[in-house]
Amino acid sequence: MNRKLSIIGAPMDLGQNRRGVDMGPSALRYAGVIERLERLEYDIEDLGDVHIPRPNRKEVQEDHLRNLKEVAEGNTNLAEAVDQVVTEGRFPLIIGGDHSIAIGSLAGIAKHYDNLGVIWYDAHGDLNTGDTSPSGNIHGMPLAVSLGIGHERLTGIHGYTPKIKPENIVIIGARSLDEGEKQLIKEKGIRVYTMHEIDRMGMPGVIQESVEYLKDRTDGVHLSLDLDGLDPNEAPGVGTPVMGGMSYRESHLAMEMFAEANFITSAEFVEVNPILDEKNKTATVAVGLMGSLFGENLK
Ligand code: B3U
Ligand code: MN
Ligand code: MN
Repeated sequence: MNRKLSIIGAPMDLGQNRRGVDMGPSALRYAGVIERLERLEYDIEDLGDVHIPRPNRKEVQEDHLRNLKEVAEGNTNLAEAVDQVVTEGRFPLIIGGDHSIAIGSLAGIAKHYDNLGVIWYDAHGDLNTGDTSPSGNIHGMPLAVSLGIGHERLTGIHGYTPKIKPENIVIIGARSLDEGEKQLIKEKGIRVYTMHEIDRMGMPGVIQESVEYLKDRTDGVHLSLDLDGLDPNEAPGVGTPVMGGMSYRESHLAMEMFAEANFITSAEFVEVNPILDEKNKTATVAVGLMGSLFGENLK
């Protein structure tokens, strides 16, 4: 694991319509992310938050894409910050913010790799476009955008597209996929472990297979962890909770197995909404998971 870490906050709440997720970076800092990782003897710098513009009005705009202009602008800023960190040879740890920030994260990271792998730990597929989305919320679209599918104001961020290839993606924990997303998964042959597979194979089997699958074909792996991948009983502070999620223990095991595999090269933790949370529980869970990802329990 890269011992030099740069934390970048992305206080974005315009990719969806519930207020408060822009306070995610503060909640995660308050829950002790810096101290937790410093204890593991990483060289850590906190770069603060990138600028996210304020919207004029929060309503579905052009092409069924809520706050398109502001989301694109914020992600352009994020892409530049992340690119700089990777250029300096440091590990970017991005803290959100809603999941639309994965557009900027991946834009900044992927140009440094020929075959960037992506682990999408989430209740959702985030593979919608303005045409297939039931909501018009861009946080349900970042994976499609990164594949080059969607509005060019988003796919073209940081001057190139696509950012990633479908065969380099693994989705883990899906249990709420829209029709258009299911079609895209089939069409592109994207590897998905739904809750059904997790229940059948067990988390160790799913993670082991995912690691083996990605290790051969990628030269770097980005972990994009949406806290709503976890069960809402254990991570209640999220905007779109879905019952029957991955447990706290399964999630720690997953992070520990990623740490053991020693192949994650960038990460983001998103969708922590302190306003919907119970005493910062979800941020605290997220920081614990970061501890495991960065090797707290490695012997
Ligand atoms: N698939 C739905 C719901 C959703 C996606 N991501 C989140 N919720 N967090 C949509 O609106 O695209
Ligand atoms: Mn998501
Ligand atoms: Mn989600």
